[in-house]
Amino acid sequence: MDDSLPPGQRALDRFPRFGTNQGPPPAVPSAPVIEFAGAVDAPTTIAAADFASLPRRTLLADFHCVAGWSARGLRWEGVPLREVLRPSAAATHVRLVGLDGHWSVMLLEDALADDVLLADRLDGTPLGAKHGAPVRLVAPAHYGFVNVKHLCRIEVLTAEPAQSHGGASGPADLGLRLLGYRRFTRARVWEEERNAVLPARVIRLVGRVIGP
Ligand SMILES: Nc1nc2c(c(=O)[nH]1)N[C@H]1C(S)=C(S)[C@@H](COP(=O)(O)O)O[C@H]1N2
Ligand SMILES: [Mo]
Repeated sequence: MDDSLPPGQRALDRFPRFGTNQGPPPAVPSAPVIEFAGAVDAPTTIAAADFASLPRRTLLADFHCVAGWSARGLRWEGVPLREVLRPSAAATHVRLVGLDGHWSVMLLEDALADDVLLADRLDGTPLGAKHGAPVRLVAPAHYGFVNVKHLCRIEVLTAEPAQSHGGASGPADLGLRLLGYRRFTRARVWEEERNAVLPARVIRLVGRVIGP
């Protein structure tokens, strides 16, 4: 793996819990599933318990939060999204939704990249509540907010939605709005696409204040 960090990131020596959900992690249903809805060949659900029998891969990757911190060398295991997503021909974007209400939108082609994982294990153990149990999205080329934890639903869209991100709570959602996280951005870390509206240095400054 390349040793360098994307522009404007600083390495932490730990992997903190972070995000728009500042409360406790959401309760996980006893038999959790991920729903695939919208512009798909056929709406379906996959039980988290069935992940073990699907095509899997291991991914060694750094994790980059838009607030400016990076956690290095994480070892994720799970099912590549492109192994299970069946978008219809008209599909353009996907909306990823977490059990706590946090959500984010990706370009379909970004979501189908081979390093985008539905991860159920981290560093050799089942994913815990702190980092997104039972399953989270891992997209290392995109900022943390795209990497939705406690993933419960993937909606395939046929147009870019008017609103592209949502926080897990009212205040967090308002904070995102105020920072311009209404408008779509691919949020690619190497291109430093921190925000669709504000310059990257403004987001880095905010990140210094609210960061872990
Ligand atoms: N469900 C959910 N997913 C989420 C968040 C959240 O609050 N809830 N926060 C996002 C943000 S802003 C970041 S930086 C990462 C943090 O992941 P971590 O808590 O595993 O470090 O999760 C992202 N995914
Ligand atoms: Mo973040």
